[in-house]
Amino acid sequence: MKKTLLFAALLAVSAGPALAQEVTLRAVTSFAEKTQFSKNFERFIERVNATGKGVVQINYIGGPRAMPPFEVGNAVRTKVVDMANVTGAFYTNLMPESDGFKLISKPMSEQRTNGTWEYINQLHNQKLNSQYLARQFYNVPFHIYLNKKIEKLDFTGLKIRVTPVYKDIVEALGGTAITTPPGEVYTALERGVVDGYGWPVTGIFDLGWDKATKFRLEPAFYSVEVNVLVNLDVWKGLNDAQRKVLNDAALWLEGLDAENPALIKAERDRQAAAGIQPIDFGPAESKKFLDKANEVAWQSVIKRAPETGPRLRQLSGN
Ligand code: 173
Repeated sequence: MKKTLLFAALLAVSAGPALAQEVTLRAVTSFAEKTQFSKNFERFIERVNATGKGVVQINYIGGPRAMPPFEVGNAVRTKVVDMANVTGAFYTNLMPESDGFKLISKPMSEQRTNGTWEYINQLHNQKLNSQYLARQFYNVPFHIYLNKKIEKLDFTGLKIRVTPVYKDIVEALGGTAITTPPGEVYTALERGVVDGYGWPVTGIFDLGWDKATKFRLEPAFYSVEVNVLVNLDVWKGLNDAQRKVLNDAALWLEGLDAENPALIKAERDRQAAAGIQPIDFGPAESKKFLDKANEVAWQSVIKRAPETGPRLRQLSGN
């Protein structure tokens, strides 16, 4: 009898939200574990688990082996998971304007004070039922990698693996866009299903793509965005101490972007050493490419999200 009462009392305590019980959040990443765009999120998890002892902990479920990348956004929205490391490019089905985040390349310190973070957080609250906890990699650009040499900036006759990030510019240059998650890129290259692919300047060695890549087209363009999202119901259910641990770790995570310039340099050197040759048509053609890439992307975002796209463009400053 005594024991039963004690047990009942314990249950009552653990169910009481006012009491600061340790909370454990379940997290997934939309990129392969331990690869470029999961690594810093994994460091963030370690940090939360160290600084949040007795307050908040993260249970890392893993990457695409656990959940298909294009389903991760919806999984946070519906609380199948509590937290995710995911790019907006993987949830354009739920938030078309998320494709515009690649066009925002200001440091997060600036985005957090000039209203950009706040606006994008609102969009996540409303459309993805989530809190926009952090954005990483604002200073890492993308490239198109090719296996066929081109003589001018024209993709006519080429099949290029894309996500929403690259689709509009690939098509604007006359190429055929084929959408795949990152996990299918290697096989598509190996089998000649595609002649090239879009990907950031960093990370092509992680899954062995260097062995199936001949050229890197210059210039680099846009800005990688990989976000840490928390389901909004979960976020609202946390107490101040728990949110503080997560917010502090999020700012620390954004600070890791300072490492990117050195990483990019090392990666370009490594690509050169691996025999991946740059294709560069010079400053005038590069500028034309960048202007076109910027313009087709904004047109596409604004067409799909006429209410919110223009505000994002204004905040981007480009
Ligand atoms: O190419 C992709 O899969 C993609 O869209 C992306 C976005 C952010 C980081 C890395 C890849």
